[in-house]
Amino acid sequence: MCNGLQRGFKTSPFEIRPGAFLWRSLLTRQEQLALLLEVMGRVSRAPFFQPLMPRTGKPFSVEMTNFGNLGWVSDKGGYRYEPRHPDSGKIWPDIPPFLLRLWDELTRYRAPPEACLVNLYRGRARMGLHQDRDEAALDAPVLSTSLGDEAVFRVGGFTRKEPTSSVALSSGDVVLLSGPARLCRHGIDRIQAGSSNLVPGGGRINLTLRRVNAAKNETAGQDLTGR
Ligand code: MD3
Ligand code: FE
Repeated sequence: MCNGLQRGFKTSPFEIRPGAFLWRSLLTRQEQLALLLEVMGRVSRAPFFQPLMPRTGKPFSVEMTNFGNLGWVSDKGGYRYEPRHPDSGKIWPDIPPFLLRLWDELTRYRAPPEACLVNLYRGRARMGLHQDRDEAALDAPVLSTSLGDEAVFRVGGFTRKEPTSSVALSSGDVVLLSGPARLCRHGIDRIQAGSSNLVPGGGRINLTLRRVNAAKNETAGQDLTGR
């Protein structure tokens, strides 16, 4: 009767900035381990690949893979969503059902996520400040779950001029980016290696759920005028 999601509503989230909510330790250690098993099984079918920067072709320090109908990829040709793994050409594995439930419970968005980007941070991997705007569905929130080593997450404003603040993200933490926070600049400064023993071989795995294509508006879809 009492699952992790219901507990999440009992612990109220911390609002990092308007629209950006952090639930610390939303997932129990048991849920983190169960989710990690779901992730690793899928990673064996869709191994981590090394994305490359558009134009320069410089490799990212973060390794990536995806689950869901669409996956985020980056190479010399640019950033985009693709239905297939760039190395194997196979379609991506499905999104773990636990994460689909988390999306429903926390976002209350009218459509399911289409993409689950899986980022693997090992050693000195980091992600510079950027905005996520490769999605047509900018009204939809983004939901991010952290597993493994602690990270220093930095959030700024809509423009480069606004100040940034940083917050630690630990294993089992969940962040919801909605409304005014959806287009905030953000990144990962560094990982505290060895701060968690969850991920075999060490490191941090971040799972980000996104809606890519605009969802049909269910009430507008009830259009009886043409009948
Ligand atoms: C704030 N990933 O994959 S997740 C990314 O921890 C990305 O791997 C980081 O930024 C990571 O694009 C941060 C938290 C996150 C995700 C999406 C956001 C924060 C966001 C979108 C808008 C604002
Ligand atoms: Fe991002």
